Amino acid sequence: MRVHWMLHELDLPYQTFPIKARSGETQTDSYLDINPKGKIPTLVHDKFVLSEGFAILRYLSNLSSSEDKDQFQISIEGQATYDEWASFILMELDATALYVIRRHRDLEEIYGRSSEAVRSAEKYFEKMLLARCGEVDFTGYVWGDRFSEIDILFTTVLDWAHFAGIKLEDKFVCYARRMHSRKAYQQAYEVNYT
Ligand SMILES: N[C@@H](CCC(=O)N[C@@H](CS)C(=O)NCC(=O)O)C(=O)O
Repeated sequence: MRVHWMLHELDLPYQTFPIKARSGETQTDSYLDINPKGKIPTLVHDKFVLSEGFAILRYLSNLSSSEDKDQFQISIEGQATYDEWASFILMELDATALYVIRRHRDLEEIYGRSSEAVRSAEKYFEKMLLARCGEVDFTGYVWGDRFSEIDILFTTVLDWAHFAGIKLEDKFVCYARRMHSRKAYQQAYEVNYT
């Protein structure tokens, strides 16, 4: 979803090969040749092959014009804040919390069931969200005054949290709704989920 969304934001033409997770399609010789980790997504651009969703978003963003950034976003402090948001969303909210819930509740047949780990991950998600986002009103974009891949990371994490049954404050629901109203989000949703 993240990569489709970015490609549509940038209006880049692309071809998609709908390989599904845990279907065996990520474990074929031809797929493992381009991504030995056997995970999706993978981007192939001419001869350049890149995996890891966030790295792909950054690559696509770097291919596009830097004029799309505001003064804060191009400053050293702005770049550092970008890294801070990305690390926070990917590590604290995604990997440490939501992915633990997914693994030890929804994918228990593969990773084993652990209600204790799931409960603690849910609490951790709420604690981290409050700690970093409690003072932010989320009436604009997450990083600077322009839309960026940080909005893609944050919206998809909020969507995932909602799907996992975590109750979100109204300001997050309103922010996510605003992001969902973007044409590129809707186009990506259509490609990814239908
Ligand atoms: N670190 C990777 C993780 C990607 C990932 O976990 N992908 C899952 C699907 S959401 C996957 O490919 N699972 C493959 C499988 O289990 O067959 C990234 O951020 O792109």
